[in-house]
Amino acid sequence: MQVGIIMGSTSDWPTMKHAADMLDNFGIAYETKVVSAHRTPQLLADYANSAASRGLKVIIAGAGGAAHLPGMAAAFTSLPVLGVPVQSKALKGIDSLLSIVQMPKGVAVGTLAIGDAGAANAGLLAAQILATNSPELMSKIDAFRKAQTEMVLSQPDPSQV
Ligand code: RP5
Repeated sequence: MQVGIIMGSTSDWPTMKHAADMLDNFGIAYETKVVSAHRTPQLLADYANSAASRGLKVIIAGAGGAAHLPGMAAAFTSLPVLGVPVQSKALKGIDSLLSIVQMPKGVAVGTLAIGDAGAANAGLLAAQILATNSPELMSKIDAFRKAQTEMVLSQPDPSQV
């Protein structure tokens, strides 16, 4: 496994699945696990502490509300941690975003957008990080971006549809 996708609850999976789908697009091996910073703190410590020695290269961590998971994971490992703010019911994910993005200096979390787009881009960014060591993967990412550009350029004038 190259990427660990962790999330605070099974309720985060519909969001975090977009990260997994993106990694699938590029043929990147990943594992998924529910690891809660506040419900299973020891599991979080064990998971993040062992991540590098188990061969993981990047961790994607998604959580909602008071979203400690990405920051705490980053506290236990020097692997890059990408944080996905899951959209909460009460505050629409603003709480999750601010919890994840405002890391104090010295421990970094790369924070993505709230919700599905953020999760997909976390998968994409993980792929781009891994591609710095893999010309084959970099070619796949270049092709993905080219296809995206061509799709936009081939769209009709919206005022004529
Ligand atoms: C967080 O609390 C999880 O990441 C989830 O986004 C949120 C709600 O969890 P559940 O009550 O649905 O388990 O820890």
